[in-house]
Amino acid sequence: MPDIVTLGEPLVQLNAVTLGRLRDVNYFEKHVAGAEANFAVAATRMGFSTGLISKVGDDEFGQSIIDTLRGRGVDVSHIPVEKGGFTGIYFVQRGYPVPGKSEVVYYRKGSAASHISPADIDSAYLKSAKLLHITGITMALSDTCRAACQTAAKLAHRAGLKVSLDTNIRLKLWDKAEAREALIHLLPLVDMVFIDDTDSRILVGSKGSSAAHAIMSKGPQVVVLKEGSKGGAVYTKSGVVREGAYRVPVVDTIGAGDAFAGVFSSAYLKGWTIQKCLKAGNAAGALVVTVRGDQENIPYESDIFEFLKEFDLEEQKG
Ligand code: KDG
Repeated sequence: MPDIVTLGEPLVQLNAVTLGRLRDVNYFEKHVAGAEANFAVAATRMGFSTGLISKVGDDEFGQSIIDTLRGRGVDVSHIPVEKGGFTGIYFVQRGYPVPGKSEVVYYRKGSAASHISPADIDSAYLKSAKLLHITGITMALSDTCRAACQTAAKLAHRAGLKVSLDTNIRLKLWDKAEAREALIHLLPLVDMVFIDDTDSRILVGSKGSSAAHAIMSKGPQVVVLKEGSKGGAVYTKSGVVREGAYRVPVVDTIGAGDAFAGVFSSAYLKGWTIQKCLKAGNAAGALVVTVRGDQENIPYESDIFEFLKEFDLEEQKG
């Protein structure tokens, strides 16, 4: 039984090999991605056993996801193939209209994973874990997916697991009011929240410290403000810890937040100081943006130390 369980839709990612608008791109590179799958791979590389609860379609891409995640050490026993169903995919457009930024285009509506429901939550599998991780993406996929997240969070909370939530509000999947309503009601069941300024404005109408405190007042004890290329800030009842991001060449920004959250949560479970968790998460995010694909460059724990040795030395040198 895994230490860390997550719930969501793994996707096949078709990443533009060249920069610019998708209409002008001729070559795409295939990767396995999806926020929760990325999180699971990150936690696996930090030494935890992990499992993903999902569904894939009865197709080549579904099989590719199962083979890849299994190869990366994630337990796939709770990812059935849905007969007649299809696997969601998405394209990544890089460097247009904002150089250095990536955008996603989904083909996932009605996918096998959007049929996840509370009946797919195996309570014995979940209850033996230490952490459940959910995201706003799964909450947005369908009513049954939302109900599955709520069921899992309730079960986990009652069983004394830590519950982490990455708000990951995707306005291509739902609107602001719906997102706010669904996520705010989940907060009393959540211990740790990962959120950026855009999402916190939607969720609690503010950003920074006032957003962190508004979120903590609803239940979570740890709020991690993801500030992208600026790094992050972690709020707990003992105060705030900040760390800047590491400067690296950016190839594709997609997936950095998931690696950050997976490494941060794993480090937190290991009892590392908040500052060390934040540095480790930032290191993972930095490595992920240097390549195409979300999972390939997620670091192993020992590589994080090597990264930090090098980069913290550079910081001290100024
Ligand atoms: O965070 C990275 C994810 O956005 C990407 O892999 C696709 O899961 C995805 C989503 O739904 O946006």
